[in-house]
Amino acid sequence: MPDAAPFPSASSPARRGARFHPRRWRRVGRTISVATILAGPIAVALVLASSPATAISFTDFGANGTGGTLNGQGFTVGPDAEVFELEAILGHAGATNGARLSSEAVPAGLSITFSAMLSSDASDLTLTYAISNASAVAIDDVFFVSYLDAEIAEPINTFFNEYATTTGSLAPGQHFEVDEPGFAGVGDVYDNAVAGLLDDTNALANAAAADDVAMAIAWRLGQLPPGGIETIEIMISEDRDAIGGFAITQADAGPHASSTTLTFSGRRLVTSQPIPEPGAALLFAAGLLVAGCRRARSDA
Ligand SMILES: [Ca+2]
Ligand SMILES: [Ca+2]
Ligand SMILES: [Ca+2]
Ligand SMILES: [Ca+2]
Repeated sequence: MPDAAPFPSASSPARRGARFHPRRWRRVGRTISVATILAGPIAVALVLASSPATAISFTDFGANGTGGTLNGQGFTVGPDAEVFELEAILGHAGATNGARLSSEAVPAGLSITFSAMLSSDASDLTLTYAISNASAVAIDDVFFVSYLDAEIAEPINTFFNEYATTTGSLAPGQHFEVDEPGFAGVGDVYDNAVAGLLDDTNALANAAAADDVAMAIAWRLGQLPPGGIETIEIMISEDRDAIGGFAITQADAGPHASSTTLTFSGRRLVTSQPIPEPGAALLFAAGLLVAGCRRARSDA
């Protein structure tokens, strides 16, 4: 059942249309065929035979830090997890939804820079999003959401036999949600992510509730003054490492479950002060100069 939420639901035709993807609709009926069950052990044997490296690997991200096969990127985690969709959503007061940065322009007045860094053992990937107010006026209620829909061992056991667990506690202004992405008209995490209104619930919290796991973590950043910068770091880990005080770990369930897990976490770095106005900076420099001259005189 879709969660009660103060915004358009995933069952709205336009929204469901927006989430159409041919591969996702093959799941209708949710039956796993005998062929799939037989394919499990065979695929496991093939995976073991080829003994792939355990690591995170990826091709180039989008300029604003989006990726996954839906966005034309190759992005794998561990031996058998693959990212279907990595979206970054940036919004502010005055717009109903945030901009999906895979396909939509950064909201007017804001700018973003993105970088990705892999740990030396390739087990942890840190994605850094620096959001700044490039305009001359304050921008209210800025929010940023990182949305991740990955699949574990999909060729062996599908993408809808998965669940997620959370650890730790949310930071002030931080929110999260785990749910089915909306392709099946069941979950609302994608719509909530786009609206910047994650509801801090996990609808797929154990193997009995397994489905297509999608995870989102958001920060409501408040007002961003002119020149202000907010930096959000996201970590995707194959060995349960995390940053910040809260993490979500996605796992596989059922008879042919993979042992691969994917841990999603993030933190808001210390808020930068706005860059001083040129006038103020000049005054400050002049003050230093005067102080320096006085010091030189008194030393003489
Ligand atoms: Ca690690
Ligand atoms: Ca799976
Ligand atoms: Ca939900
Ligand atoms: Ca998924």
